Amino acid sequence: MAILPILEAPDPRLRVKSVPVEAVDDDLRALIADMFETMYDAPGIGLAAIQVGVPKRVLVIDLQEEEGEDGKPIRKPQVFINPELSEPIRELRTYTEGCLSVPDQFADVDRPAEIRARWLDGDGVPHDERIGGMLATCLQHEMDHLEGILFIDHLSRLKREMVLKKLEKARRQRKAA
Ligand code: GNR
Ligand code: NI
Repeated sequence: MAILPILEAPDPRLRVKSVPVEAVDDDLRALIADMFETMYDAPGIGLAAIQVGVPKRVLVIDLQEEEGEDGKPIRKPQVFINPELSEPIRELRTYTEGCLSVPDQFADVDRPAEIRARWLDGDGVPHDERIGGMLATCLQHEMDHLEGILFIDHLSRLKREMVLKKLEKARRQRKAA
């Protein structure tokens, strides 16, 4: 297992369209294990393979919404291989999104509140479910990554350029420190 470096905007590799997974094999399972380790370490609630430089249609998500008696979040790791979305409902849900590839920047994004998703899990078993709530928001954010889309692409050009400028400035300050 390994914590992998996360690509950050404006890295052009984040704009690549990811290709379908052909086989759920040991190599893929090793990548998925590294993606979870990287996501929990960041920490984040989701990660697409392209964020660690692998242009394959694989996502990991763990919303960690519930807390145990010790107050620590309960892990509920979910793997989505070759996910497909359909039947978005018209109602939108607004959420203040962030992205590990656009660190420390947050902005409101509207997305369909509920969708239907089909995917393979980490064992290669197919699923077909209607999904709402935070999982719908996160899954759509992650699936955008598979198309080379970042959450800032949903903002106005002015807002997007402001975010990218702030990101550049934060990077400069990090280097100077
Ligand atoms: O950790 C993350 N938090 C988050 C918050 C709101 C909407 C989407 C996300 S996903 C993000 C991790 C990430 O960048 N995944 O691609
Ligand atoms: Ni992201």
